[in-house]
Amino acid sequence: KALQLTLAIVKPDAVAHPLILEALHQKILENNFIVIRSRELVWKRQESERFYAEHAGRFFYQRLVEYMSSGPMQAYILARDDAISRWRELMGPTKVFRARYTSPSSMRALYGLTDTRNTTHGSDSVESAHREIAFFFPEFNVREWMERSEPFFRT
Ligand code: YYY
Ligand code: MG
Repeated sequence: KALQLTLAIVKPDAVAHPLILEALHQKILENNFIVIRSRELVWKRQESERFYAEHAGRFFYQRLVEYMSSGPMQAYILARDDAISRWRELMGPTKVFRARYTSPSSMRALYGLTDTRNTTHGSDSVESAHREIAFFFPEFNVREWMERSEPFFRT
């Protein structure tokens, strides 16, 4: 499987609890992800709206936008082979109750509180990973990073 980058977010509730944040960091490392970039930030409501624009009009949009601008979060560029789907697998399903039934050891099952406060975000395709990486790390050049780093990740 090819080396990929994905954009991960630890959402405000999880950042607010040091032990949960630590457990998530441990998951990242245990699962052979390499942290390429990491930053802490707080979204203005407008940034939250823009990031989740694809969900505008859905019944949960307002509460999602509000929640995601309710406190500090942590964003990461993560690298490994097949990073996008491997990270989503670790997150578990969007809905916390479904996560608890189908993937009890996933991050959302363990630490999620509601379908909105569901611990983590992960890009869902190569296109969204590129778009989301640019959103959080505008100075990061994915193509250049790949060209320089990919040879060192070959096994
Ligand atoms: O990609 P993922 O985060 O697993 O789910 P999406 O369907 O893209 O929804 C994005 C985001 O919206 C989700 O992480 C929480 C919120 N949300 C919600 O609050 N209530 C729902 N019923 C569905 C999604
Ligand atoms: Mg999504």
